[in-house]
Amino acid sequence: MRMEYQALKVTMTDAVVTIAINRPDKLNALNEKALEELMLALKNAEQDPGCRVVVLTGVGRGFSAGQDLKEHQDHGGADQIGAHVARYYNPLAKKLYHFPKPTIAMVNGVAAGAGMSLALAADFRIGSKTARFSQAFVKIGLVPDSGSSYLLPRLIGVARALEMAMLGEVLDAETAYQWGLLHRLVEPADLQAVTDALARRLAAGPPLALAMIKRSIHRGVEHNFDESLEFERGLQAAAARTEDHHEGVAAFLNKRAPEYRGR
Ligand code: LHQ
Repeated sequence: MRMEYQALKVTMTDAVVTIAINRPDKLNALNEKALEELMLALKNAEQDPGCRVVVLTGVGRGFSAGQDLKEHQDHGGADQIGAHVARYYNPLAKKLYHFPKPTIAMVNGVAAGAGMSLALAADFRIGSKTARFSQAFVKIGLVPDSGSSYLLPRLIGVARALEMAMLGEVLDAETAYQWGLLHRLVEPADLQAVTDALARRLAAGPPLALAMIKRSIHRGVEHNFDESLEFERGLQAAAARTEDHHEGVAAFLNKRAPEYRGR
């Protein structure tokens, strides 16, 4: 069934569904219509057995400038923000992060605020040299939402995440690539082809294994600090019972090279 969308352009080529936010005049800022349709398009892609990969992008020169601040103000948004996040952004962020098929953010231009959060929730970020990232929240006296506080420090480290979140400066594509925000950095003319090649490769992969790989990697970073300490302690106790540990300490104290036997 072909869906008609107002704020999106959704296309399917082979097993790849591309969801493009289609409000180019506003750099694909997210109004309620776009948020509702994004959720619907993701649900449709999830349920479609023919869909194996989802590409998220933006029409025109932007990826997404985050919440549509005009609509936010017109709707008297400040008082509603908690409810708005609960109703639209959090379910959308969860849907994308837990999406049981590979997802690629094709970052064609600026990704700001919650628009950046959506890019972070995808499995891959392929950026053109025109990609830019901004944790714009602080510029309007807000805080990172839609998953940025969780995803950003995991992707680029606490120091850089704090810098981005506290300054709200726009990060260029080259720096984003160096920091590991982008998996690939390509010329604008190559963005579609490079994304297509990755999407096709993922689409040819084992779907159930890919879904499980995603869950397993997520689980790895989702253990909290205290649980990780306890896990480390168990491993450390086992390591300390090995011959190799005793050999290592003896070698150090006798100022000689250790000979490890894997026992
Ligand atoms: C926009 C927007 C925009 C409307 C550009 N809204 N029109 C969640 C829940 C509820 C409420 C609050 O927030 C959240 C989470 C969030 O996402 S908060 C963060 C919201 N986003 C921002 O604060 C980013 C605001 N935009 C910018 O800082 C700049 O536009 C960036 C740096 C993204 C791009 O700059 P430029 O390339 O110089 O483009 P521009 O500023 O000239 O924008 C082009 C047009 O797009 C312009 O419209 P106009 O009619 O004047 O040509 C902008 O007004 C419009 N636009 N972002 N978020």
